[in-house]
Amino acid sequence: MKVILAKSLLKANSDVAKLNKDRLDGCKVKAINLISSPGTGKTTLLEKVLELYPGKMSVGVIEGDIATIRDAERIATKGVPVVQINTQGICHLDARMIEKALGELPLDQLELVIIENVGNLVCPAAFDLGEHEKIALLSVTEGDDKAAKYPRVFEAATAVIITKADLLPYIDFDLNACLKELLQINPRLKIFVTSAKTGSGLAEFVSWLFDE
Ligand SMILES: Nc1nc2c(ncn2[C@@H]2O[C@H](COP(=O)(O)OP(=O)(O)OP(=O)(O)O)[C@@H](O)[C@H]2O)c(=O)[nH]1
Ligand SMILES: [Mg+2]
Repeated sequence: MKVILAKSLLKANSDVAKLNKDRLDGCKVKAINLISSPGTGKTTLLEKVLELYPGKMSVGVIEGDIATIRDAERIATKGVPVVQINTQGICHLDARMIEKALGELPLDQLELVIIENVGNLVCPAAFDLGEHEKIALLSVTEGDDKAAKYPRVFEAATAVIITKADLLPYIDFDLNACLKELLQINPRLKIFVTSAKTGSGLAEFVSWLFDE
């Protein structure tokens, strides 16, 4: 009974996700879904990208959090349209939430919608939102074994952004081992090693994101 219920929930979600995707395609808007643990640096990366490369593309942002409008407030200072979703305890965004948020964005004026999912490395990977690509983030402070321990999001992603590379000298994080493991899990992954603090790796990520 439980299994059947879970299946029908996911089916209902993917039906709405398909509608979201059709709507985005109809407006020629690409959507990406940023997924990581809490505090990996999703909002900071977005802030930096919007700050360093303003106007490269018309971007709209959807922020997903369990509570508060803090991330949306941070993004709003960069002058882009942003919608905050509060899931009230749910550990991931779902397609219905995105359907509603898309209605609040000026889609006809946008080229790219960036969705920041709720901080969680597990649940968001199971819920398609209608996005074109999932991008996973992994910070060096989380440990180099996380890709193998939480593989699903890395299997589903097109790219991985390793964040907080400026902290590498201070912690035991085997970057080469991590990169090798990521590619074993998903050989097609594009991987960027970045630091929002020093700016390293951001230009490469931005040109991949905006020019691909
Ligand atoms: N040293 C260092 N700290 C960083 C970097 N990127 C982010 N941080 C710090 O990491 C903390 C969390 O960053 P956020 O951007 O809020 O993380 P998040 O993934 O958006 O967090 P949630 O939305 O809560 O899941 C903040 O204190 C940032 O200043 C980085 O490249 N280097
Ligand atoms: Mg955030």
